[in-house]
Amino acid sequence: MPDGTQPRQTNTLEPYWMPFTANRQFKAAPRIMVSAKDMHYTDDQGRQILDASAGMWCVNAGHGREKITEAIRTQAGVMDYGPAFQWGNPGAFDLSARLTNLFPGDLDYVFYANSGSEAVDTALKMALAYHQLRGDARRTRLIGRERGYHGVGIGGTSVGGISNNRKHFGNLLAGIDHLPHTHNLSEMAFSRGQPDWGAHLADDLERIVALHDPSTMAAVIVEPVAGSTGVLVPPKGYLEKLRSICDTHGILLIFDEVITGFGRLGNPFGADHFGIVPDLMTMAKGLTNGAVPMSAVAARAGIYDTFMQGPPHMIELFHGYTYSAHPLACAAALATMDVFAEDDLFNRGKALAPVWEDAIHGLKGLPNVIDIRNLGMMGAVELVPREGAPTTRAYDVFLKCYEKGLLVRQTGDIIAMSPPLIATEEQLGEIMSILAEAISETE
Ligand code: PXG
Repeated sequence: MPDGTQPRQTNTLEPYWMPFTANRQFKAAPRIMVSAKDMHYTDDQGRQILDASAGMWCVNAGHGREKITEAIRTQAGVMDYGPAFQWGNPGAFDLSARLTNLFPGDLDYVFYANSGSEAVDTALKMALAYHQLRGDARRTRLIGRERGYHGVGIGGTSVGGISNNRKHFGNLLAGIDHLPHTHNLSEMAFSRGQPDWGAHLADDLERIVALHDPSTMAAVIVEPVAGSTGVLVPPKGYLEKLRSICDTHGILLIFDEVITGFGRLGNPFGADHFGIVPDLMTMAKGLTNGAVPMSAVAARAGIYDTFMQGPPHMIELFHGYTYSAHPLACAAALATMDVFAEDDLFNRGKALAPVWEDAIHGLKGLPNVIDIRNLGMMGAVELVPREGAPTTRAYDVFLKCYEKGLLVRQTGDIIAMSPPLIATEEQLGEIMSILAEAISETE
């Protein structure tokens, strides 16, 4: 055991305990980014890396947008921090008006947090409190989905459906159940856009409701397109069925749009793309173009109104963060909304989506490729796992891509991508030709 008297570190990489990273492997061969502009990172060796994953799905308008940088700089000089409880700052109100104009349906209210994980836990708590305030306090059960990712809070981990993220953390929240995931290689491999097969998987919600009784059901949370576990595109009609089953049984439907929000599907939100209004909708990442941590939960008017009861001096929701609606984040988000509008980026995403689809499906036939899938500007290539060494093949492809100057995400034996919406058609082609080389060179 270290006794604290002797420094253990042998190099300066050691003290940083890196998140979701193989620390020892990374520190033996680090990949360090030092700057970024438009579609490229520059690493500490001075190499240009083409960004095929918008950082981690967040830099939707490309890197180093001057308008956003300037807004953050200016706000830091005007007011660095503003207390969030019982006080407000102008940017928070401006941003809320701006965002609620962008939200579909009657998602007329917005609550702020700082990460997708916090937004998810906020939405789950809102759902529980909503039912209680309506006098229906038995509705406490929360339903997630296998292969869902909803961040790393205890709530998000509990409704999440990734075994590695759950198995070390005990029993998690009680009263959770999971829908089956929607991925099925034999039925849907190489689908372009939404698969035709699989709407019936939503019927499992009826089974869960029947098992636990509708009177105990609070909310269902799903990503409209599951991002982290490798771009699992919902089958045609699946989300519509979930909405309708939730309506039948008085269950709130939460869309976790942390990845699908802000143009990735060619609309402001996945909800717009699928024409479904959820009761609560979480967002983060693209909200500030990744420049300042910020997340939010959109709530339908009826949910907000349910909280607005009791004496007016009473706090209606005992929940919030020191940095809710942080002035720097609000400034960054407002400038990000300007950039999205000025560049017409959501429509650009929509126009690029067919080019992206053709480009990624052009990888069919390469060695070990067993599925290619896409929706909007999201896409994934699944590889057959190596016998006895799952995930290593895709990791090798990920490393080869980096050596060749391309940033992609790897999850399991899947390469997932979603470039910034400013990408040119040539850059989409470049992404695919580097990835094709990397796949072809990997045994
Ligand atoms: N919900 C969803 C749908 C997400 O994708 C979170 C919640 C949590 O957000 P925070 O801000 O707490 O990380 C996420 C995050 C990847 C990758 O490469 C995906 C995420 C984060 C990091 C990497 O797939 N998603």
